[in-house]
Amino acid sequence: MKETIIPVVAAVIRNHDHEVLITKRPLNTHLAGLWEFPGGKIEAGETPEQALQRELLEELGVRVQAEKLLWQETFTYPEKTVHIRFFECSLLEDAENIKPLHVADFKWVPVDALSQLEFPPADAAFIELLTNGG
Ligand code: DGT
Repeated sequence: MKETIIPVVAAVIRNHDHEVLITKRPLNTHLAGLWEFPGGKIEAGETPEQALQRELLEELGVRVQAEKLLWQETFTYPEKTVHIRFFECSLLEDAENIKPLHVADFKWVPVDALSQLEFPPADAAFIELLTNGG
């Protein structure tokens, strides 16, 4: 059987205090309760940039602009394989407009604190890169 690779995008959004925006996955989802970078699956016919705009509107109610691809990798879980692309994004509106619409929670954290939080295993290499100044 040919395995499908699920394309995923995730946003790295920073504030003026050099903190990064992270969200908590809702219950009843794959990897429920873990922290992650906001984003989700790219739907058929979408570019990664369009998927990021749609997902951030759905999850947090804000408009973003994808600026730069920072890292990408393919990761296999026991149940599926994802190809995840992390994009540096800018927030096109005030941070006060962020609302936890389809996430369990969100917060801004210093980059150095990321390694102390529980993220999906697919994020480990990218978090190491960010922590080391990437
Ligand atoms: P749905 O409810 O199936 O339409 O889900 P979407 O499109 O919101 O996508 P989601 O977030 O459930 O799927 C993303 C997949 O990528 C999921 O298996 C978890 C994995 N993943 C690993 N690291 C990250 C991350 O940092 N951010 C996001 N958004 N997903 C990640």
